[in-house]
Amino acid sequence: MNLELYFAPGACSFVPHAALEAVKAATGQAFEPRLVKLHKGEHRTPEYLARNPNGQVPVLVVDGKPLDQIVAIIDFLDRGFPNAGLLPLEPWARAQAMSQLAWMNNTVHPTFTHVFRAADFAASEDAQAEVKKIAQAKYRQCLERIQDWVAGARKFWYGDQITAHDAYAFTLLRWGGYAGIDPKSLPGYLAYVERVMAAPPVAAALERERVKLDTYKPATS
Ligand SMILES: N[C@@H](CCC(=O)N[C@@H](CS)C(=O)NCC(=O)O)C(=O)O
Repeated sequence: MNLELYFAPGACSFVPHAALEAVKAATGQAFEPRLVKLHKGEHRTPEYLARNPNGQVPVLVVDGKPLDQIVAIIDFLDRGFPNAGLLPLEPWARAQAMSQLAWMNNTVHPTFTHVFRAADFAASEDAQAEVKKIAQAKYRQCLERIQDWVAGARKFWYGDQITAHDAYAFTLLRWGGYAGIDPKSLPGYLAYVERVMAAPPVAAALERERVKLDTYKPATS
């Protein structure tokens, strides 16, 4: 099978990126990483929009056919490469896992978008500041909920094997820095994410993307 991943460093495409590294480690199936420079608008070219009309990363191209949406990409990879253990196999555990993955994708992620790109949601500067402030508080609540789930984890979200959830949890905590959230203020979450970052599939994706958990800058008065 020929797999290509269109990704941007530090973006949500980190989730399938780390998952593909886990697939490679478990099964030997390789993939081609394709860097998309969002700051140069490479996701808005006609060629890219033909791949994903939403103009977003990630896109997984499977034997020439594009698939977008993290939840669908992870489901596809898990069914195609069950030995990688990206999702639990038992039906109820799998449904719970999909529920959590969908929530990260359809709730936590867009909440961050309201912080990062408030101008997409309100016209005046005052209204944008308000959108950002409300979204920051909501985003923190989301991270606290993830902390409740992972703080007691033995190693990773689902045990000893890295899953898509671990890669998403890292990404969301890293984005928290841009939302003014010090990762040290979520110690259980931070300790877990430090383990996640050291796991070989995640470390390989981090190295390729050249990102770290270093986005938080304390406010200077
Ligand atoms: N629901 C989508 C979210 C994709 C998304 O929001 N991608 C962002 C990066 S994290 C993006 O490409 N943003 C560029 C833009 O919208 O201009 C998915 O699961 O793939």
